[in-house]
Amino acid sequence: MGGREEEVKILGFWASPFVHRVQWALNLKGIHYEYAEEDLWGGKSALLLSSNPVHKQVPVLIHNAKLLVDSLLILEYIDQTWVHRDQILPTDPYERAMARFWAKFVDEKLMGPAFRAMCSSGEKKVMGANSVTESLDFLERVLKGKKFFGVENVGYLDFALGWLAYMLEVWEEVGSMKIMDANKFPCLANWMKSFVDHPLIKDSLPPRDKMVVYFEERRKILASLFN
Ligand SMILES: N[C@@H](CCC(=O)N[C@@H](CS)C(=O)NCC(=O)O)C(=O)O
Repeated sequence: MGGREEEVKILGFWASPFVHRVQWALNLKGIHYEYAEEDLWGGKSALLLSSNPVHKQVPVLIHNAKLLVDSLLILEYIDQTWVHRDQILPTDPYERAMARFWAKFVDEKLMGPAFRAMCSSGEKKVMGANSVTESLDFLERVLKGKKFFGVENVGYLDFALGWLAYMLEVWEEVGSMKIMDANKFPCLANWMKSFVDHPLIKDSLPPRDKMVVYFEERRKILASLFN
């Protein structure tokens, strides 16, 4: 637990995979935190606008008046601030650099394209879904032989990729597309099961039905942007 005098607060949004990363990291470290839900599409709070004036996005971590944004950077901050708890990033410099590389890859080559494929249609959807499949192929090879990317337990890369385990199937349903294939990606399929069953994760996931409704709505709003 964080000391009583410590302020640890997240500005979040229930369906944000970026916010979930930060929650998992604090949970892994056993840090007690306050959570404030933002109304991202109805009206952001003055606190969010002033604490993340550049992007106006969640998550924001507030730690004793220090403001941090960008989920992957926040994970690093958490790891280095509460060093005496379970490690999030690998200690070995090479492993650490590689974990950062693949986490960036997840955001750029997997999450973004999968979200856009959900929102688009026709040729764009097919091309988008194909590029996501190619990215999964890389991660399948990175994961081979490990239970988690943090190897024995969940860590940085598991948190970065975590959304895949419970959100991709929602995006597949909403976008009428099929991307994940357990026969093609057996290591990732096992990892997805182990991840959602992990004691740290399983009670933290947003309700599936609520996600379907939410992402249907987002898809309708964003379709014209991605088509
Ligand atoms: N790179 C950022 C992305 C954060 C992000 O995209 N947050 C979304 C929620 S999923 C958001 O706040 N969107 C509101 C907006 O863009 O206005 C991170 O890793 O934290």
